[in-house]
Amino acid sequence: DTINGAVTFDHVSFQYPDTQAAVLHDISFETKPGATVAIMGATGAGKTSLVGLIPRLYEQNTGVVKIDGKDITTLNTEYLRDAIGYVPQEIILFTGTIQDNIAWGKEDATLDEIIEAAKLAQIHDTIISFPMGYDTMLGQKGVNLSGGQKQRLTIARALVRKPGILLLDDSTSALDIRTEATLLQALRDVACTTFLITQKISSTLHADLILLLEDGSLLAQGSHEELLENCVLYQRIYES
Ligand code: TTP
Ligand code: MG
Repeated sequence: DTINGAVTFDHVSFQYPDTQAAVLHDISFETKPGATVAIMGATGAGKTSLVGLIPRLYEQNTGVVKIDGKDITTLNTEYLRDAIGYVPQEIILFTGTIQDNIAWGKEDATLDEIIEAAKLAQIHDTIISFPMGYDTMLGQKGVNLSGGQKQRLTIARALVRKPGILLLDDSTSALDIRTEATLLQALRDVACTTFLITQKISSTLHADLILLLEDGSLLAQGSHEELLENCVLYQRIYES
């Protein structure tokens, strides 16, 4: 039931059903299990669209996406949904306790599992600093969380399923550099393959693989050092 989290894109192109032009063109890359993959690129470059293909929110038009060597179109959707944690760009929290918000979508999660996920997401210490801890209410009558706290809460929600692959769509934008680095290291320690959409060079520094998208094409891929040496756009982002 568990997956190792190796992900392969093999000449993948994709166009939304209701649009004229492809938004992803001939994307190929592969990641090792447990890798940290940073995805960068300007707004509209196709970052959200790319990660959406992994849990089959959309179907590519050409090419193959594989997880652990298996074409994902041959995998059961239930299995995929369980194996992949997805934190969308838009944060959704509801009026209810912190515990319920983390367990959303996995209502049978035990408190121990919720705490473990919150620790991994680097939000446990904040939660236990509230007088009501995990029973703290969110929403109009409850506490107001900061942007970075909300992001970590939604990351904890994805982690409660113990996914082998985690997709973070700009989910660390409000975290300070050190908290983000600690989070990424913790995910590495549990061997969770992490796709991190980001605008920050600080998040790409330690990535095993950086994918730099431009207008739906993979302009460059490699480590920070490799891109710094070979990619003018990356150099420009680094220096800005
Ligand atoms: P995205 O994949 O949403 O681009 P992005 O995630 O890189 O941008 P941002 O940093 O702003 O989040 O969009 C790529 C293209 O696909 C863009 O032209 C808009 C289009 N698109 C659709 O047509 N339908 C959709 O549902 C989405 C999400 C995008
Ligand atoms: Mg996006």
